[in-house]
Amino acid sequence: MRLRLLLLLALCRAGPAASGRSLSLRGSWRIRSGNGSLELPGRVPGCVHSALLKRGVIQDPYYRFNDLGYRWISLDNWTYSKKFKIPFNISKWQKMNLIFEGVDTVAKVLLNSVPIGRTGNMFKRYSFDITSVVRDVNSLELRFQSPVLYAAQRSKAHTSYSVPPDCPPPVQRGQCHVNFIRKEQSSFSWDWGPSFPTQGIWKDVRIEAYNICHLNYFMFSPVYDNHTQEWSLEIESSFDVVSSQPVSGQVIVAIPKLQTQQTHSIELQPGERTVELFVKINKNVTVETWWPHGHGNQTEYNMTILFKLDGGLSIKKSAKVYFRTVELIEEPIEGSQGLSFYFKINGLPIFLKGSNWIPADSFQDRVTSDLLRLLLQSAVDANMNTLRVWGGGIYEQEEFYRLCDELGIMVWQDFMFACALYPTDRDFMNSVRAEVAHQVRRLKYHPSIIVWGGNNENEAALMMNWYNIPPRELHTYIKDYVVLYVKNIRKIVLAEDKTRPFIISSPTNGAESIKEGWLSLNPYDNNFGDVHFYDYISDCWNWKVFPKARFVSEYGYQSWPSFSTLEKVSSQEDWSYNSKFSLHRQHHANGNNEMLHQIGFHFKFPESTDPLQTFKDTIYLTQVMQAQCVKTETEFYRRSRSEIVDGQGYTMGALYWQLNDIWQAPSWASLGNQLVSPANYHFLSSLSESVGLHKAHVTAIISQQGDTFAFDLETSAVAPFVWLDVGSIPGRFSDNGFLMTEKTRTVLFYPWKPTSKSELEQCFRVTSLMDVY
Ligand code: BMA
Repeated sequence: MRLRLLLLLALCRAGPAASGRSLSLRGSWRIRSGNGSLELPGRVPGCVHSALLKRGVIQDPYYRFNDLGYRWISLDNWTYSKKFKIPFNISKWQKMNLIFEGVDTVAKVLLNSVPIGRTGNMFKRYSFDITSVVRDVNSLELRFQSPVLYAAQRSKAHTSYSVPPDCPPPVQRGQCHVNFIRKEQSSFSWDWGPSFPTQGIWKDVRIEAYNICHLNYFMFSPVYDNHTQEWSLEIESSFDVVSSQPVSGQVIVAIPKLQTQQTHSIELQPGERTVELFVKINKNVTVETWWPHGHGNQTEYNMTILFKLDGGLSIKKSAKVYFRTVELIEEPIEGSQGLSFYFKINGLPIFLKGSNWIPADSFQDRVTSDLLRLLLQSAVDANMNTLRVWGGGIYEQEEFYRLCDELGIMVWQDFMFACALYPTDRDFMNSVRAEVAHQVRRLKYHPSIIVWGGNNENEAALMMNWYNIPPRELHTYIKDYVVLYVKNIRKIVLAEDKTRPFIISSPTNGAESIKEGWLSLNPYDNNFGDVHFYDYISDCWNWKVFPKARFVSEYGYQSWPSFSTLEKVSSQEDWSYNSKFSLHRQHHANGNNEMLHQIGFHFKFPESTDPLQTFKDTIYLTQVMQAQCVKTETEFYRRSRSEIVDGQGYTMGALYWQLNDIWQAPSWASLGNQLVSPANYHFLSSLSESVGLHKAHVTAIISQQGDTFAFDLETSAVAPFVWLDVGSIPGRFSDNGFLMTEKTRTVLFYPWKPTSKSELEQCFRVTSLMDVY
């Protein structure tokens, strides 16, 4: 399963007819602070923060106010260095490259004290020719510049006009000018996340040595011809031919399960060469398509591709191929103004139900395959079929998309531009162009990705004038917007990938935005494209406040994480709703009050005389409120699929904000331990007005069933919003936050790490509504 196609990394392995050698430079490096006062070992892939934490120089960066206390780390200019021997005879190789799959972010690269290049974009792949510099014993150095200082410097150098926003709102306690650096935009802070602008080598690094020719990358797209009703594969392989003579030979592509095998002759001229092949799939065999979760299987086919070249040189690759088509349908709807906005997969219209994905940690080296699997499996178990990889984060790691392919999760993939205007000077654009080409090539073979999106909310930022740009200056910014997203990103994407749609922004009016010159006067128009909708003021039980839009790609409400989650990053003095800590962790202006305001519509506030209990009960109510609000809103969008009322409706997507959290703080996230109950109910009044509810005594008998634990619950009275909690034991319940009307009910707990019945019994807490009064 691990043998992935990602052949950007592909290397001709040593063998009988070896064309290359590879040396990994992962593992232990030295890290030095700017003035040399700190020097320590650090892992690659990794970052300075993780290294400092591992050595005990700093404590948990997520603890209390440490995000402020550790600000010095991102303001320093760190150096990564490594000494290494080349374990093969370098004189035997015509060409040697130093490859970085990802550097975070701004660094000078020196090999044996010779500058060999610079990096400046976390999302690019870097390859440096080191043939003339490399020795048997080497010292490699990456001299980083603080990303915060670099961004400030670039912004200052942009003298012709300002590119807002300069800084995030003060409540985010973040850093400024993140739009001037090609780095995870939320790493300078967000309205749900801390400011930890990392430095480091965050992806693989290695040396590649080769003779004759080298396969730089290999990628493919399955294409369906509607007329002939046949599948074919477009395969593109890129070579660096270092031989002074042309290299010729054969390529054999085989997909045994589809009884498809084809041989092509090729001749590679010296230099960088690309070979394009068109392979027809045997039409006498039925191709099983890839389907989103809930609509069918995710059938995969094994493909091998063998290059047999002059001089006995042979390069063999294997890959998994999935077949599916995707169309974005924007067409007139009878009885309605505007256009539809929905996706057809394999010709079938599908309602996209799911959520938005943000980076899973401020420190990417902590995001393991296991963590990704748990989060993505949770999304599938909650009956989601779509995640939007939001444009303020990162293009996710390979494993993320591999899991989405396997689980049937559709991915709406943004390019990494969010809630800001961006410069378009030459350096910036060159960097963006390389980033976009690289990411499209890297990711396009994944069937899970069904749409590319140019940015998050930047059409809205401009047209709703978030940054108070004087009208006479607007044209400058509109021009920049079109240059960046239309004339560059869109152009590159369409040239590299014809198998899925591209939309410029989210929200956008789609075809209507294009018609209006790529930006619509009101990108939030319910009759076109997608909308983002947030309303913290109106009563969320009143479905009339929600937009009957074509597609809602963001909506949501905040809640606080469970006390057991907060407890780990706080101390006793922090445990109240208005503590300094509670205000510090809240990055959304007035967010804590908005939650109380929303609770007030339907619930009484906690009545305990114990301040800690009141804090816990308030947290519980924020979660109950969030679950109810998101439920009501989601149900409204699902219902709106099949109706047009007053010309509005045919909603075909609901992606709430947001699936996961980056740290322990109030946010819009819904996962870390509950699933929304699949059973439905309707309250006849607000819970604050209900009479006759008794305090429910809920008990549980826990038993182990293989890897799963059954919680046999029994209640003494009807219990609304039964909330199960097992403290810091990671895992999830099959059901949580439910209305218990029957005397007994069994809920399953799926642990994410091995645990025991007695451990669970010790940590188990249950809360239901009347407990807080
Ligand atoms: C939208 C998102 C994010 C933000 C969220 C909640 O604006 O695109 O930028 O975190 O709302 O405010």
